[in-house]
Amino acid sequence: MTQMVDLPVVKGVKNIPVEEMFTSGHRTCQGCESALVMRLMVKAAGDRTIVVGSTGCMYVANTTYYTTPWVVPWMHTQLGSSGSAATGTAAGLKALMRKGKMKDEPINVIAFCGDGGGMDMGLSAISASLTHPEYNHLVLLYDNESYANTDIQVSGGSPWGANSTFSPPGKVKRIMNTRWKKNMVPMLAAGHPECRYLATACGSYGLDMTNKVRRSLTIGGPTFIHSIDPCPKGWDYDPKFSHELGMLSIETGLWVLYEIIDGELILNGPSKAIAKGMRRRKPVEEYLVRQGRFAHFTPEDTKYVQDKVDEMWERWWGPGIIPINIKEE
Ligand SMILES: Cc1ncc(C[n+]2csc(CCOP(=O)(O)OP(=O)(O)O)c2C)c(N)n1
Ligand code: SF4
Ligand SMILES: [Mg+2]
Repeated sequence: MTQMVDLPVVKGVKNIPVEEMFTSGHRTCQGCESALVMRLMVKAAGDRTIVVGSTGCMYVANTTYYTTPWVVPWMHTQLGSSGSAATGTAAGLKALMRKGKMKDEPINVIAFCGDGGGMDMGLSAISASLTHPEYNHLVLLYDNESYANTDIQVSGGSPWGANSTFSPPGKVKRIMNTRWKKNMVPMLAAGHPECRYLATACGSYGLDMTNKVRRSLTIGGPTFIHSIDPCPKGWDYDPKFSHELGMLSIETGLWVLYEIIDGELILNGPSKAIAKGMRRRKPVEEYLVRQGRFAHFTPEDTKYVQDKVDEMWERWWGPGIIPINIKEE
């Protein structure tokens, strides 16, 4: 039986480990929140960790020839394969330990993917990985809301109306991406009842993210975390505002912070405060006007997004979680 690495809950930012497992030597853009997510992820997991990463910015910009910021063992996997790479790595470790070919010790397995790699191309592999409770691993989806590495194409994670290289606003048609963002955690939670831990996260809330990574790696079986990551290049804003934009995504209700542990939903941070009526939900306009990708929006477009978010919070099961309403007979 594979044991788990001892990763106690971190109480307060002062107790976050000082050791860095993702250091200098990368070439992500200034203000890249996905790089911060990588840093927080391995800081939380510690040195007994193997990271497998699918193609995208967090592969390409982090493994420039002869340099790497990874202190832990790291391996690239194909764009749609984070789920299968996670299962394969966990299964491989288990087999090698059982056969006595390597020391039987707890090792964390984390596979990450982007929104393109995880919400579109690798969705089936992630689904398959969550049906194997015998293997312990975390799949972390870092969502910068586009195929960023190949120059900002629309993905299943891109927001409605956002300007991208595949959805440039034109004179005839202003809104080119007319799809609403996929809702990953509820989709995976509903369809994989044996998965014991799923959560959303944001790098602007570092302690919350640290403890989510730790819970996911210690509960047992396959787990999933979806983080929202401001991307200065794709979202078109000054890199110094990444942290603020991450917070605004949650304060406006567009992104909801929560975890689902053994089938129970727990709201976290500002999302919990808003749901309990202790905090006002900010207008989505405050978030949209800060980003060049929404610069073409008219007041009607902003209203469309606001109405959608209001509906998510007021009519769905759980704020912004399950888009199903019980029909009153
Ligand atoms: C099968 C396959 N198709 C296309 C590509 C080209 N490609 C490399 S990275 C990338 C973008 C991936 O987007 P995402 O998963 O969101 O990660 P990001 O670049 O945004 O970090 C694409 C399309 C590839 N490497 N493999
Ligand atoms: S394009 Fe976006 S996700 Fe990619 S390295 Fe730059 S800021 Fe990070
Ligand atoms: Mg992406």
